[in-house]
Amino acid sequence: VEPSTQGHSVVFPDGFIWGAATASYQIEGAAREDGRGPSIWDTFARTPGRVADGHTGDVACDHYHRYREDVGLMAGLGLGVYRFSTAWPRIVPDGSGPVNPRGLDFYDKLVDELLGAGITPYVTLYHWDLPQNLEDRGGWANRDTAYRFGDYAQAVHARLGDRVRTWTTLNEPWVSAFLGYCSGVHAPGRQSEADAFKASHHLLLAHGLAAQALTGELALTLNLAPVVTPAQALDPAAEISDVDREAVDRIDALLNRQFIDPALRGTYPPEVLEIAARHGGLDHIKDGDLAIINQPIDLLGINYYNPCIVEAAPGTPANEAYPGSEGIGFASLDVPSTAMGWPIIPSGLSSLLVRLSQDYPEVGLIVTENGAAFDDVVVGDRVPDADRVAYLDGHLRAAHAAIEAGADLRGYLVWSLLDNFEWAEGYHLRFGIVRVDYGTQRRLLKDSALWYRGVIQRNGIA
Ligand code: PNW
Repeated sequence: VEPSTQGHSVVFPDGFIWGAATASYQIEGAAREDGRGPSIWDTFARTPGRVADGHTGDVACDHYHRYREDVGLMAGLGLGVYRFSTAWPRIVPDGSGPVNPRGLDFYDKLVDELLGAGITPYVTLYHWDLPQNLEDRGGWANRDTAYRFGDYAQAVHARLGDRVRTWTTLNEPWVSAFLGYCSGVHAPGRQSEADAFKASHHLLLAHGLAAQALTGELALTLNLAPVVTPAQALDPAAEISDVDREAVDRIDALLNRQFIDPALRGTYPPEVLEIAARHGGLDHIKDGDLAIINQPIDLLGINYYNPCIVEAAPGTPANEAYPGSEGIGFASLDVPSTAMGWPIIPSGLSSLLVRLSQDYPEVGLIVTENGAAFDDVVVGDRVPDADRVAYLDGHLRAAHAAIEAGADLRGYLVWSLLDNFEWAEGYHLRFGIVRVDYGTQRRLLKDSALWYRGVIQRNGIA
């Protein structure tokens, strides 16, 4: 699939969904207000050395107090959908036990504000802010956490389900399990391969239990990436050797199929079971779990930033986030990259969407995150972020090419509406199409926001 080159106009199908995404801990602030309990990200960020420069989400974008203004910005951009997450520790401060109605009040008001502005709310129930009390009892490595998530999902649904139709259970369980419990670069910062595989399974179980408690349109959002060799990243038709093929398949199993296959087919990839068996065993996978995990869902949410580039590299130790990746090298490419250091390869989005539609035709697709951090500069009252415009332009053209090639892509949500707390990078990296001045909390539309408003208006790229 060759994305149409910059310059030609493209029009998306009628009814294509346009929106933007955020997450609770990254924007809300108000970390101690209205009965909110501590989460693993509060603990992690307040631990010296974990997050760049000791940044925390204590204040963030102060969205908790400024949500009306922020919904006004969204309305001005013409967003059809706003994807946000609810903070579990606001709603169930201890992770289990009593529901905190004041925590739900905030989302109740936010949903009403959105609906009043003609914007459809997409709620994600878990975007990484696990109640600390549950982590103290083992976190996602403890099976009980999945059941507590089911209870929490039910509580949110009971309050918002009359107005919210589209529900996402989890955001990127791979990141939660393997950056949180294996490499330890995300909260809770643990380093155990065995716990990471347990966490992965219990997150999937949590997805299934929550899906059973919800009604409406159900989604699961995954960080998916085409896994390719360096040569294939530049030319999808490039030849691949048998040893590189094995490397690609193993990483594809760990990153992509470990989550898609249980959720959509009720099976684990054999490679994942084999690797997990060598790292702590498989006792945590109980009879009947895969049937719970394999609930019917309507949408697969895809967060795409870049392909995963690997090749056979005999003797290489396993990558910290990929147990079982011994003998595989993670390669970088000599192509332009974002401030995050992530290579800019829009064609990876086309190939990913086309592959998913071919392999999993039963589920609709939506890009729930795509975007980029760049070193923005403010010039007077403008942020001329031509690099971000080019990134978004390229990826939207790639998404359009995938639709032309038959992918069932329903919509696109940019990451992110606002500059925000970029996890281990703190506030240094800015992903927003709206700039946030953290000193004054003033919002300023970047050129990319003005450009995106035009895209939404004409349902395509001029
Ligand atoms: C996603 N990786 O995170 C998250 O959903 C967002 O909250 C985040 O701000 C955004 O992408 C940008 O980082 C990821 O290392 C973090 O593969 C790390 C990875 C992938 C996604």
